[in-house]
Amino acid sequence: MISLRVFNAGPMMTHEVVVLPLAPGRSIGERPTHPDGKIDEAGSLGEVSRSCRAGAGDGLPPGAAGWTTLTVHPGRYQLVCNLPGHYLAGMYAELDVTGR
Ligand SMILES: [Cu+2]
Repeated sequence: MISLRVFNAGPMMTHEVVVLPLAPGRSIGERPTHPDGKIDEAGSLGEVSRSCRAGAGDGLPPGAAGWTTLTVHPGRYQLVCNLPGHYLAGMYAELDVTGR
């Protein structure tokens, strides 16, 4: 299991972190953006989007923190912010999990 603790250190915007699997041969940032400015969250393992709480909510406003604990298997994942337009703006990062 891993725990993610996320703090929004930005000055103005609400954000979130969603953990999505990343299939072999795929790259972060490749998921298509829908007209609503969001991507499909199919396969989501969980998210941090609830201010001062665990799990899903309405996002983390500036200065807020949230957290989640997930069971992950070795593999590649992408951490994304899926508020409208944020993924398209480049709010994603890769998380590689290795095991023993
Ligand atoms: Cu964001």
